[in-house]
Amino acid sequence: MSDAGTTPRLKPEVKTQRPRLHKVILVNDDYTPREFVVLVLKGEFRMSEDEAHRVMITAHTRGVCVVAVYVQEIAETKATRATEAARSKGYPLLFTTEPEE
Ligand code: NFA
Repeated sequence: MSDAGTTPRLKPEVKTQRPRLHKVILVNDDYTPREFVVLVLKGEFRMSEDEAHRVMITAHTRGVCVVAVYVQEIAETKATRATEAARSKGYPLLFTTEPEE
């Protein structure tokens, strides 16, 4: 006899997709003034003066520093905006992105 839909069925498993996160990386160069790097970090990445200064010095001494982690589109937009802010002043400052492991 058919059960007219009264037999319990397995509930479909719901798997939540977590978006992949991308790092924004600050790259050191010999020409961009330190104060300008700090200004861009504060403006584009909402950092405090102290935080921005620490990130700037880390990139300055080690070559690169991870600035923040976002979903891919936000990371790319922020890296592009920050890099363009420097270009508009004639500085070679560069922000790149890469996927987080
Ligand atoms: N190295 C640059 C200078 O000495 C400062 C800098 C830091 C540039 C971090 C880019 C990134 N003026």
